[in-house]
Amino acid sequence: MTAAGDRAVHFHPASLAARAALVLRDNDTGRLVTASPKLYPHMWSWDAAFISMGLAYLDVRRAVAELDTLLAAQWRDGMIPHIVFTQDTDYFPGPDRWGTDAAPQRPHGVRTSGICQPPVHAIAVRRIVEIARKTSQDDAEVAEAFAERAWSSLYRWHRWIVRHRIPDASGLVAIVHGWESGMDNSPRWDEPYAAVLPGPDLPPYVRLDLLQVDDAGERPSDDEYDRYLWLIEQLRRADYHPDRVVDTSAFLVGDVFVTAVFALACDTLAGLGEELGRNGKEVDDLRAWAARARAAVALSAHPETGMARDRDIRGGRWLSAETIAGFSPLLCGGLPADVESRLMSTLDGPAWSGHPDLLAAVPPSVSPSSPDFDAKRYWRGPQWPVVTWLFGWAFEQRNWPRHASEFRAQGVHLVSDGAFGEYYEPFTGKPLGSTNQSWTAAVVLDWLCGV
Ligand code: 2M8
Repeated sequence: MTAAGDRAVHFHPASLAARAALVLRDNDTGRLVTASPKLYPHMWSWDAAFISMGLAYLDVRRAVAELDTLLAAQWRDGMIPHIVFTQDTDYFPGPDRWGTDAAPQRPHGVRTSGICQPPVHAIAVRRIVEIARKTSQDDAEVAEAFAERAWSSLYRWHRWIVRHRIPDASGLVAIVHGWESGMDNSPRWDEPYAAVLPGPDLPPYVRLDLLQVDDAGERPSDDEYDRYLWLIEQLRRADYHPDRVVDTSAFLVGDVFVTAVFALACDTLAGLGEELGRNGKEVDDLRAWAARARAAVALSAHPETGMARDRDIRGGRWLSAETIAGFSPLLCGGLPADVESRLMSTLDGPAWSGHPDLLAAVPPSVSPSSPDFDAKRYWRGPQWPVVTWLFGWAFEQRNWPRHASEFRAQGVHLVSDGAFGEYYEPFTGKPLGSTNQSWTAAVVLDWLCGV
């Protein structure tokens, strides 16, 4: 057998699913499944959500335990932190560099970073309940009991976003660090990052990520890392106080993708709440937050193309890089029907999923026809299976079954080399970044075993 990652190798669904299950098992420390074996030896917030969904196909109790670990790290003000650290010291920046031990609202007994990530968690809980209901009565009871006890924590998380992260009239959910978007070095952030000028007092550091990839060209540049680290310095100096952070960070951007995910997650959590017999103010709040977020995404969109735009709040301007985030209105709805169908045609067209040279017809993170496109560098061009999953899931919710099943089939095609790449070179299908990436394995399980 040729090594995984060789495109000459093509695993059939049953063996691909079995390999995905092994990836999740091998990355499981017992307490949590790390995002990947070497590059990311800790728990990441949005990774954990997808991972728990994959785990539900293997063991519902283990799936629930994963999200319990994440929620045990929720900050006392409601924020779910972007990293929950293990004891591993091979990742930089680790907990000492974040310096969150001094933040008064940090959780007890666990070390975390001090920023957040896209709020996909309610979607994962919804999915776990659906999966469990198809397996057995016992699994269904475990998942529903979990949804019951997680609901208030997720409500508090969403309320934190509304209270602290919608700072301007655009109504978009704002991020204070590119890492909060999950799309770290996307061209979306080039302009706002250009205004982040690391001070001479940026403490020195050594990057460890470059030791874990074959080619430094797959990762962000050193210049980008200086800016990432400088923003952490600013957050530390604001004691991670949520409002002070928004007031002082050199980077403050309304993120259309996070806002669309937030709209979806609020509606999903509200629906779950109703199903669990919760009615009243909290469910009403969620519906209202979803409507506001959806309207903000629609408002950001170009009136003819429907492409959504981020808002550089510090710089006072709209940002229009040609990235996958432009399609955010397709996730949450809100556009006039004719504009929405134009946007869908663009997604299907030659500048995106329909590009004739793609190995798999799923959208790259940046359009190959954009000058910003870089086929192998992280969030600047490669295809990300997890993003494909999210769009496919949203298409299912929006009752677009043809698109949902095409994304599923093409997503499976992309990952059928069995390497479980973090991301893929769109033309050759070479797996890049980490292999055996947990969230890739998790979405493969959902694609192949989904109900
Ligand atoms: C990547 O981000 C981390 C920083 O948070 C990194 O590069 O060190 C991103 O792809 C992010 O979206 C993801 O959650 C994380 C772990 O998979 O890796």
